[in-house]
Amino acid sequence: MRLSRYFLPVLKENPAEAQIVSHRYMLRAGMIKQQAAGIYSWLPLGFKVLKRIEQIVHEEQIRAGHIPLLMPTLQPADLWRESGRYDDYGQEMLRIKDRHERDMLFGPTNEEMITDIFRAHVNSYKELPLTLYHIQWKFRDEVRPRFGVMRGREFLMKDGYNFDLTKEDALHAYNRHMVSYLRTYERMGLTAIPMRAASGPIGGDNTHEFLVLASTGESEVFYDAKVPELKLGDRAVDYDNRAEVAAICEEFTTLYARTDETHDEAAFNAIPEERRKVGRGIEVGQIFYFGTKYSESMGATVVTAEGNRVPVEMGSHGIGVSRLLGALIEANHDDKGIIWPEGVTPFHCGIVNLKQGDAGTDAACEGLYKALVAAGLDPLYDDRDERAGAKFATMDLIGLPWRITVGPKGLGKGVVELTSRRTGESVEMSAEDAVARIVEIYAAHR
Ligand code: P5A
Repeated sequence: MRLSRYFLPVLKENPAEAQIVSHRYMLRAGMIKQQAAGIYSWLPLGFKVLKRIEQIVHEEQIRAGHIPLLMPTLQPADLWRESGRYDDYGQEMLRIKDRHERDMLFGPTNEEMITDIFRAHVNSYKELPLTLYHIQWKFRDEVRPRFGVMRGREFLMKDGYNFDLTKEDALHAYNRHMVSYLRTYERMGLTAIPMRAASGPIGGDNTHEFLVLASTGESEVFYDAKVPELKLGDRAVDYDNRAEVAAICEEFTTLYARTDETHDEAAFNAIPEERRKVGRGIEVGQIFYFGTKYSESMGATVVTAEGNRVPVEMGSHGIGVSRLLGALIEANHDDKGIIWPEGVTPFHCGIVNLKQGDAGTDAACEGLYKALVAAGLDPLYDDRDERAGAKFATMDLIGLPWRITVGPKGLGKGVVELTSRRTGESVEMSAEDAVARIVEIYAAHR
């Protein structure tokens, strides 16, 4: 993309309404525009990152054997009357009437609807196990929408639902989700810690939240300093191997890590003092096992091998896809702007032309741009007729991890400059070497 033709409405001033850094930078970098409290348009740069995150979530769900589908945002109230949640959900639910005066709602989650799909089409234990998921907009009329996309009213969630014959099978599905979530966050360059949590309106008594440590997080967290050091790395996981999946979950959940809702002072104090950490975290996902809570009330049953009809065992599992943008920025920024991890960056690298209109630098930039595109990468070329300082400020603000700077002086010596946004370190090299280096860096993030 050439910046002169792109739509990147950056703001020079800090927007007064933004209280935390991720909200401030998302507005300043022209990623989102607020349309109403907690409701945002996703401008091109923000939309690009959102799609990158969605793509990683899809890939990791499919790798775990889960099946994508798409349910609507609007739901009939009757489904929720069956489960008993229509009254329970309270004011957080946006209730709508259609022209026939029928009660509808904008879905805050989809347990009822997926259970309805299941009961319409599945009848035998032979069709289990089954895990279906979608990535769809949700609406929760939050009392205090704030911090931009972090606590929105309309937000994008990946929500998955497992259907199993036995409790053991459903617990394997729970564990599979835990491992697939760990992989998902790690691929984005995030450390998200699974913490024993409380289940709220979803139900059940087995639930973990995934928290990204950040001083601006809304949850208070208590954890062993060794927990954030745990990594899945590039281990190949066989999701059908129950023992292997369970062992990974055990590795990640045995040391102390809890939110304030489940905090146990005595257990916490049993950790050596120097490892006891109290901090704040952003909840970027939550998994639940709730057994037959919905299947029983809504009649989602299967016939077993013995010919008995039993309600299916279920759980639901969510990732805050749009919230992840905020969490990623809270975890990756400096005082000049965002620093995208390579896994989610909107463009792979920036090209800054220091002397737009100079035949030599223009040609060198065009050459670099075309070579990067030919290598399957997505560069952003700042070809505007602007001062170098303004170009650098824009690149720093929007946070592309790599920048190639091209000027007449360097070209005289046959070099361009490759700069890391994270370390600020610059290295001079030939244009060909710069392209090769960028290609090599992203080969690890395909
Ligand atoms: C699990 C999937 C559920 O709704 N039902 C389907 C279960 N879980 S949850 O914890 O309530 O939500 C899942 C994740 O969605 C994100 N989230 C939000 N993101 C932005 N703004 C909000 N107002 C908001 N509410 C929830 C969180 O990341 C949460 O973990």
